Order: sequence, then C-alpha cells, then structure tokens
Amino acid sequence: MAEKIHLTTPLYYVNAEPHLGHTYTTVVVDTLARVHRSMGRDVFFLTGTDEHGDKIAQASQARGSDPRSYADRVSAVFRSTWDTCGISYDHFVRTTDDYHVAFVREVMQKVYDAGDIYFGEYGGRYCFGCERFYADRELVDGKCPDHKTEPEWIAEENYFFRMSRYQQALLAHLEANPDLIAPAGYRNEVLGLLREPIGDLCISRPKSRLTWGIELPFDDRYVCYVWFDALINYVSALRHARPDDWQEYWAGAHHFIAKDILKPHSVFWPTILMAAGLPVYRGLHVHGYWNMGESKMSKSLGNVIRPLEMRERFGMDGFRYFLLREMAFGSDSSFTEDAFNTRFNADLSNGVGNLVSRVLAMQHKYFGGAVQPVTEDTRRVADDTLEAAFVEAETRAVAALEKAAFHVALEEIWKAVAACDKYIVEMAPFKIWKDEAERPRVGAILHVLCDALRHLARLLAPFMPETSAKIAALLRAEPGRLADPALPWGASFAPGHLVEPPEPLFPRIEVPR
Ligand code: ME8
Repeated sequence: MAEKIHLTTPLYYVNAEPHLGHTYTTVVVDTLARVHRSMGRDVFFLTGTDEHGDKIAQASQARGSDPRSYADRVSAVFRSTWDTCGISYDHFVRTTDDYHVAFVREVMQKVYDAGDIYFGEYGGRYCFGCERFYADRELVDGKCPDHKTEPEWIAEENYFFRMSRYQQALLAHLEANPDLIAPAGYRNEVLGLLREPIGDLCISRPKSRLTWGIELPFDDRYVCYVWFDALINYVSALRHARPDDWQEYWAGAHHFIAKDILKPHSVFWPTILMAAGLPVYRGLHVHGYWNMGESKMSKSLGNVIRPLEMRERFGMDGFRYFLLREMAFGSDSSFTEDAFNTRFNADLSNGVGNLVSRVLAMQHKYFGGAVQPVTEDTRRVADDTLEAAFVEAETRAVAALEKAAFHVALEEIWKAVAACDKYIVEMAPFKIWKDEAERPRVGAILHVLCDALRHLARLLAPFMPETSAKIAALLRAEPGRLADPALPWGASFAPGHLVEPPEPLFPRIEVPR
C-alpha cells in the first residue's frame, strides 16, 4: 500500500489578498506534493483560509461589510488564485466550514472535560496583528517585532488552556525527535522558548468584545481564540476529507510555515494535540521572510508583489523558479526586480529555453525533425558522461529535497543543463555535419540530446510543471515514457520519431538601461 503523507500550508488570514509571501509557502508545498506523488506516495495537500477573530472582524468593518460576506469574498480570491496558479491542493479548508466548527467544539469539550481548561482573569499586552498576547521580553522597544505597533493592554475574565501541564512532555518529544522542527536554528529557538515557563494559553474572547468566532461548547458568553480554532484545521479537514484513513495520513503530517508563526505551531499546537489525545505532527518546516528592501513584505506594510500579476507578465513557471531558486529555505531573501530579471534571463531564457530551442532546431535542420538511431558504431564515451551528469544531478536533487533545500535541488538540475551545453560545444554537431561520413554520429548526438531533454522535463516536473509539459509536448514524448526514469538512454524515441520545431519557452525580459 502506498505510503500516506499529509502536507499543509498555513491557513491564510482573509484580511488581505494573496501576495508573494503566501505564494512562496504554497509553491513549496505544491512542489513537494508533486515530488511525493511522483514517487508513488499518497499525498493529501491541504491549504485554506483562517477567517475568525478580531483581525477579520476589524477588516470587514473597515470595508463596511459583515465578517461572513467579507470572508466569503476574500477566501474565494485565495482559492481562485491558487487554481489559476495551477496549485495541486487536494482540499481547501475554511475555518467557517461546518465540519471544522463542529470538530473545534468537540476538541474543546474533550479538553475541558479532561480538566485542562479553566476559568480565570488575565491582563496582558495584546497585538491585534498577531492575535496574541506578548510577554514584555518579546517586545522590541515596547512594540510588536512584526507589526511595529504597540500592543494594547487588555484585562478580562477568560478561559485558559493548561498548556504549562504539557511543557515537559513537549520538551521530551522534541529531544526524542531531533528532526521534528527544521532547519535546526528554529528547533533551537523553540528549545529556548521551552527553557522558560510557557504558561497557560488564553483560549477565549468574551462576546462583549468579539462575536466573530466559534462559540465555546461549555459557555455561550464566549467565542474561541482564533489560534486554538485555526490550528485544529490540520486535523478537522483531514478527518472530513479522508474519514476512513485520516490517522494514516496524520502519521505523515508535515506543516510548512514562515518563522512569524513558529510559536503557535511549535508550542500551542503540539500541546493542544497532546491534550486532545492525538499524536504530534511528524515535521514542522520553517522558512524565513521575503523582504522588500529592509522590511518584511506584508499586507500591513502594503509593499507586496501579487502572484497573478507575476504569472501574467512572466508565466507561472518563471515566478515559481525564482521563488524556489532565490530563497534558501530557512533564511530571509529579498525580492528585487533586478534579481528577478537576472535569474530569468540567465537561467531560463539563456539556460533551459535556449537549450531546448537549439536541440529542436538542429533536429529539424539536419533530419527534418526525425530522431535518428544510436548504434554501437555511433555511440561515444561522451554520451555516457552526459548520462552520468543527469544521474548525479537527480541523486543530489533528491537529497537536497529531503532537507527542503529547493534552491540546491535546482542548482543541481542546472548543472545537468550546463553539461548539455558543454556536450554540444564539444561534440560540435554543426561542424562535423560537413563531413558526410560523420552524419550518423550527428544523428546519435541529437538523439542523446533529445533524451537529455526528456530527462530534464522529468526532473523539472515538480518545480515547473508547465515547462515540463511543454518540453514533453515539443518532444512529442508519450507521457508514460517521459516519466520512466529507467528507460535506457538512446531508447527513448524510436528512430523516425518526429519532434516539433522549436518554440521560445522563456522570451527574454528586455531590461531598460
Ligand atoms: O499567520 N515572507 O496567516 P497569514 C515569507 N492565519 N512568507 C510569508 C510572508 C513573507 N513576507 N508573508 C506571509 C497566519 N507569508 C495565520 C496562520 S495556520 C493554522 C494560521 C506566508 O495570512 C508564510 O507562510 O498572516 C507565513 O507563515 C504565512 O504566510 C502567514 O499568513
């Protein structure tokens, strides 16, 4: 039976529309979902929207709307954006979905009955942007480090989750599972948090202040705190969509987030799971921020790049390539138009795009598009060297993906592209063509190169699915053959197989001087 795996993005708040930051995490998970599917695993890829809480209530009010119609509208924008971008999610959850609301109430009641929720009074500094209380030591110059605003002092009677009761168990779990949180810097940050008392978590908001939330099952004067509600989606949606075998998927659950929401995912969520009697997820994968200049790209700062605009201007794959190649997963990166144009022109137009065009153009110029045989007589050692470059690129790319090092995986694949360029220069098919006796060798060289393009299409598929499909279509490769890693080189195409004439894959971006 195929191994089951559950991959998640954060549930994005509906107080703003998708930008490059959301797109990055979503593209990362989409890429991995495609990798796992290609390895025969059974993937459940979950994304969706986070719709309750102060932030959304305030945003809808500011727009003169009620929270529900406002959330309906923005959630639909997220969903259609991911559809247009070709994101291969299996389920889109909304925290306003009935099944989710029912399960959150079920979990709350269970935790309450077990004695892990109590009533008490609390005063603290609350950041509405983060929807959480801040300890003084977490503030920078008295301000929220993310939103650069002063949190408001709030004191009220509320319900609390006995998170502190699970502190030791969480620490022990982290120590027993060194790969639970990656990269290691973030694991260390969490270990640091766990060295201090984590306290209990305020998990209710009085309806006198906020009504836009899930009502507590044991006190109708209160609604649930948005984070307690939202985190539970990772299980509620899975149970809903895969009722028979959700536990098997849950055993392979991997969450992908940026560092802004590390604490809720690394402290709140595992302790909630423990209290609810559910196993902790298998992996939490944390990336850095996309910045614009010195500041984090964010809806509150308004300095955003929109995915649909990028797709319109450069194609989705050009945008995907940049996101995955430019950021080292875990560290921060900056978006600049210059960096984008440079990568696009160097790696895509001059790199892959040019290679595909050259090979197809020669195949047409010399053989009318018909692939020639490779025989004992026409085969050379250099052909094996090129094949070895692809095998090595694939091995290294797969190893990099295990560490979520997408940029390294792409760098390795581009070494195979460079190996093709070198092969063309060294074999010089355009020169030896002049010698009639060498023409069968020219046929073999081009066959080997068509083979290389077939493998390139296969390796690129999870990262750049449209480009992969375009290369396959240009080669007129049968889908089964395209995907077969074991098919020997020189046997991909029957002699006489016709390939299409070249077509530009990535027209150069003209940069004004
Ligand atoms: O936090 N750089 O939602 P959110 C990198 N609803 N990634 C970025 C980014 C940036 N500049 N900006 C956004 C929430 N992201 C909660 C989550 S989960 C149960 C609830 C991405 O809309 C990144 O994945 O603020 C980050 O963690 C997420 O969007 C925050 O999305």
